[in-house]
Amino acid sequence: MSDRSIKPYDKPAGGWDSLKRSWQALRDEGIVTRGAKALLRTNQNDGFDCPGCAWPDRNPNSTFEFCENGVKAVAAEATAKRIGAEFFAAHTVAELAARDDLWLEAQGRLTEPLRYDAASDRYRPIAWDEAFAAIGARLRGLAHPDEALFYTSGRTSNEAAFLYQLFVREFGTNNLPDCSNLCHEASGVAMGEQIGSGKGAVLLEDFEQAEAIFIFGQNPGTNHPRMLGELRAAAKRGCRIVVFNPLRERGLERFAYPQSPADMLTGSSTPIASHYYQLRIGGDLAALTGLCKHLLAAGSLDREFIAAHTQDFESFAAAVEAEPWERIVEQSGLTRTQIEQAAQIYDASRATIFCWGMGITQHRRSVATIQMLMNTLLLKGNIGKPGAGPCPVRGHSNVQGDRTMGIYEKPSDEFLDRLGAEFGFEPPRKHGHDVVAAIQAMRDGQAKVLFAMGGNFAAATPDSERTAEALRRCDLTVHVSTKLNRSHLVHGREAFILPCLGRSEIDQQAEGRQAVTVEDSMSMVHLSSGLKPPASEQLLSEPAIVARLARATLPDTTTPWRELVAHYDRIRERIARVIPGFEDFNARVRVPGGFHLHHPGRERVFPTCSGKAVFFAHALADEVLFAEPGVYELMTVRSHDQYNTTIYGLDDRYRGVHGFRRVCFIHPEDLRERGWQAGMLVDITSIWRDGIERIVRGFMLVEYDIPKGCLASYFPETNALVPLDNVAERAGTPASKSIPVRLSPSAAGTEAS
Ligand SMILES: Nc1nc2c(c(=O)[nH]1)N[C@H]1C(S)=C(S)[C@@H](COP(=O)(O)OP(=O)(O)OC[C@H]3O[C@@H](n4cnc5c(=O)[nH]c(N)nc54)[C@H](O)[C@@H]3O)O[C@H]1N2
Ligand SMILES: Nc1nc2c(c(=O)[nH]1)N[C@H]1C(S)=C(S)[C@@H](COP(=O)(O)OP(=O)(O)OC[C@H]3O[C@@H](n4cnc5c(=O)[nH]c(N)nc54)[C@H](O)[C@@H]3O)O[C@H]1N2
Ligand SMILES: [Mo]
Repeated sequence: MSDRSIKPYDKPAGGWDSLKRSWQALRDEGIVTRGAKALLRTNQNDGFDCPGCAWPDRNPNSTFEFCENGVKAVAAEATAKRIGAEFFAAHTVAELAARDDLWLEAQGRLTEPLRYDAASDRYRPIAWDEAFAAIGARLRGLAHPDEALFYTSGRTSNEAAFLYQLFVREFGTNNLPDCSNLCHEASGVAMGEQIGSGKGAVLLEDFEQAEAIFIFGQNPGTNHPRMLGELRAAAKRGCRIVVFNPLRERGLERFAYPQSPADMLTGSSTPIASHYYQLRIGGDLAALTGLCKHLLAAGSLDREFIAAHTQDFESFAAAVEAEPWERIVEQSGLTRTQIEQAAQIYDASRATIFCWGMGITQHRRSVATIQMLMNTLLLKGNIGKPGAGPCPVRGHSNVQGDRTMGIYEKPSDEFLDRLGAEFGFEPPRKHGHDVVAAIQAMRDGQAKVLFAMGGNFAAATPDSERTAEALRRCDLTVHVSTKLNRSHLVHGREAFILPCLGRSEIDQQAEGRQAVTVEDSMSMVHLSSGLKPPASEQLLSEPAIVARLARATLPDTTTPWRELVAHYDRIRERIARVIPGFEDFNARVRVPGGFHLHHPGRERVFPTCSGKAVFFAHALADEVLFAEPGVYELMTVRSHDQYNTTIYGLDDRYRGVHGFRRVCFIHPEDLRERGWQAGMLVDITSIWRDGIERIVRGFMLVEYDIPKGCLASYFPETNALVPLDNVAERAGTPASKSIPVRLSPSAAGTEAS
């Protein structure tokens, strides 16, 4: 293990350190030559889509675009390490459960299907047919299909997702919780009501034309590194880049572009943010209210746009005007001068993009905050013109596509009608459970089976202890996975691990080599075909797993599962008939670069009830929840060396943390007030209405440039602190960026041990 230290990082993001860390990732996985070859084909026309983030590719024909965290994601999948029968014979599940997430991830790729054997507390190999028969029998034996839950993580391809939701609905339930419920759900809810579409309305070309780009609650230097290339180009041509973030994130401050020989050889770099506002955690709603208040007072609005394309402006304006500046200042943590300065920059720009990430969506009032972001855009007509619009930056590389394919617990009747007509069955109409409701259903014994298509349900979800209890109550848990993770170890009475192909691998089916498709954060749909031989001969593709499970579960199905999987063009033909926008799918997706799914907002068409974009008023709360002395607001974020629950390493380079993850960033004055020192270990206890004690122990305090009263730690270590019902109003997303907590000195001592 590397040495533990805190060393503030004084270099720009990117640069040589980024290249160094990439090579280290390839070396650690034992794939220096093979990995490098695979990487050169990510996001290329005839290669595979990077399994990292959902940021779009600039030009699929251009030379390879380097991204440190893309390299780590590919290297993790392309690793030379394998775990099979011998590994599982050598370790009981109890032993494995005592290991940390870094160790679990580092063991390598899963190679054969496994079934949990309770007598020996071990996973043992099982033949695929036997596994499907056992799972199918268990599903058929349920009293009602709603007793089963079918989770999806956002790496799953369109083809797999489409077949999966079809299987689940033929089986008879809409219980399709997904990682989106933990992620951008609030964006979909908020924007759907306002502009009739939950997706972003900008394209990369808009980044070339924007006069201002506002970035709220997003850390692209770590989570969407290729976005820094766009921001750098924008900054260089004088576009204002305005950041709202409690933390000073290095990637938003300075960037040395690894693709630029000048940057790399001369050590130069580009400042990214022109203005950086370190607001309080959860202060965005107030800050945006202030922005709107200033614009309204200045009378600086796009009145033509408002009159022609929007409704409810008057009531919105009245509500904003009624908010006193004192409350705006108090709740945002910014001064009135700062807010007015930001408003003036916004006002002066003729085309503005708003980007946002988890710092906006994972709060109790995230839907209101996103609607306020949209209100602000609408006031100046910043949608449906070049260089302007909303840009929710999605997470997983195909999380947006999975939703488009019908992975949704609240499907519309229109979608179900089309699906049922195409496949000749009557889909269930009752809406299903999202992630939090799924956990509650398992806890209460209403759901008995959890089937997960990818992801790491046990580690990604809130309230770890209660979630673990819920999972252990299940009769059956099944995980389709590439790597060992926590969810395999926190399992139901019966449990299976079904190992699948990764995106970088060749997918050979009865009628030849197959490609899948994905949709990025800007609604570009394109092909992805793996290039490497599979990690093991026994791996099945995700579509093949769904088809075989469907045949084992549904005795009366008339869907030609075998034929659909023999050639994925047949799945795409069905998608083309069921999902609007996919007409002529097979031909269009083969055009280099793929195609763009039309976004009506780009033409100022808003498919809401009234056909207009809607202003929504959202009053600020009278008081902040649990505002008592000694209570802080904690946000749980990603380090630079992780992909969600996959931990690649123990460093968070840009934040200066090396060799460990149990840290808690705190303002120096908050330390002094308590008479504490940096380096001291604390226990963190969250506060909630239910009287349950939620505590995590032994976190090292690190002095940081963060507003007073605010703290930051990494997830998933702190998920135990997020109460299950501390969720976003109307979206149900766990409020994992606003957790009221107290700190106490840890019995573990005062120094990192
Ligand atoms: N390498 C890598 N890439 C990834 C991922 C990964 O784990 N690793 N995860 C993928 C996924 S699924 C997702 S969803 C995205 C996540 O990408 P991000 O949205 O960047 O996610 P977080 O790391 O959670 O960072 C949230 C940011 O919001 C800020 N923030 C927190 N609270 C507030 C607030 O109240 N207001 C404001 N204005 N800011 C706030 C934090 O300081 C932090 O900078 O990245 C995707 N890409
Ligand atoms: N406290 C807190 N909690 C959070 C968040 C937060 O910011 N704070 N962020 C939330 C967000 S934004 C998200 S999206 C969720 C993420 O939740 P998930 O999507 O459930 O979790 P991941 O960590 O992305 O899943 C990793 C696992 O996916 C499997 N995998 C990798 N590639 C493939 C593949 O190609 N196919 C299949 N079948 N499996 C594969 C591997 O076994 C790996 O262990 O976490 C959420 N949880
Ligand atoms: Mo996400």
